[in-house]
Amino acid sequence: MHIGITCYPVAGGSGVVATELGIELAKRGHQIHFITYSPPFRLQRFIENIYYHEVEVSNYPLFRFPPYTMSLACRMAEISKQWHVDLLHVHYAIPHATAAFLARSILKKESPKVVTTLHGTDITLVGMDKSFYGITQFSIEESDGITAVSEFLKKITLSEFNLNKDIEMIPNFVDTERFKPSMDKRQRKQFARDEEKILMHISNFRPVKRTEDVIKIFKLINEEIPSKLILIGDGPDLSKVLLLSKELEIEDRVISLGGQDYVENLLPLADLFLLPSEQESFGLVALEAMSCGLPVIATNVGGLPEVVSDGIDGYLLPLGDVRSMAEKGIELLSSENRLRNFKENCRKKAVERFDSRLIVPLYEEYYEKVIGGR
Ligand code: GMT
Repeated sequence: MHIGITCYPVAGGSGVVATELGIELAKRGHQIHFITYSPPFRLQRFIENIYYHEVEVSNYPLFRFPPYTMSLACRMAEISKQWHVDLLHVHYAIPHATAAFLARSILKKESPKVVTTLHGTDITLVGMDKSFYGITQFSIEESDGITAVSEFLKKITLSEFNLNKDIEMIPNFVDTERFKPSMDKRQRKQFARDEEKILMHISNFRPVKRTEDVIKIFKLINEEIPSKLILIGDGPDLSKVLLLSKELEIEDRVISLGGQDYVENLLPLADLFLLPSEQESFGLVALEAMSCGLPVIATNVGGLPEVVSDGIDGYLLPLGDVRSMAEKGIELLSSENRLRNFKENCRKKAVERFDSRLIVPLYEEYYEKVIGGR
């Protein structure tokens, strides 16, 4: 198949899923065309069957707001025609599904099919903002196929948007050969002493991630079990978080590494992953951590219970309950046996339920179904 993929190319779950999916599909012989405003951040090497087409936006002085959606639609139409694209797969409804609708309208009969994958904030935050509601609903419904990354997201989309189309649930996936536990602990010494544990958090440090809770949980754990906290990623709340670690006098135990391209090399160094988000439609980073053998302490919200099993491979606790999250962290880290069991359960679940080799074929089957319905 010739498949056009559009996503937000910057660090973030939906961009990661779109890019990893493109890479996997290319490996399986499909021709993949990324149509984005910059190269997707996890696509940093040449890969056979993958093409990148940049979307440029005109900056004519009259335009107070550059019309990105229109430039994207034109580029989608142009690439679809030139490369005989069978299907445009857009990740994140706004504005990508809208641009795909416009591209199809430009191409008329020669147009590719459109599949929209909903990731979460496009529905929970953006789509339900009144000003975006109508266009989100319209664009989703105009797609030939709609997928959502969790049952939770499928359910709220169907109820909030009153759609008269079905949504296929295809969960996120992980390459368990790349994201795997490591026996080589030498690099660990760079961050912590042998007797210390390492806790990790990775995100884009937006308010929805409640990164200050990460610091609060860590402080309580560190009081009982000497540990280090590694923060990966960058975003609007990072400076607040670092300031809080200073106020709580744990700044010497918090290591901020900023944005990192190869988190699969860092995750296996840690013992525990913290994800106290206000909302997660899935929590891809939790799955990547679990694939590296890290139990996850997270909030009991959104699609996280579809990824983390409470008391088996992590713990799910009420939003904002940093004390209970810390208590569970201490419980886990103070028993080597329990920690080992949880680690094994994490890895097992990632391999048996969420490996890319199991999930990517579901997208292929879905594409065929959508194209077959021409
Ligand atoms: O919240 C993020 O990290 C970014 C956001 C995105 O769209 O890029 O992530 C959403 O999509 C991810 C991939 O499907 C999911 O794993 C995240 O749970 C989801 N984020 C939220 O729902 C807050």
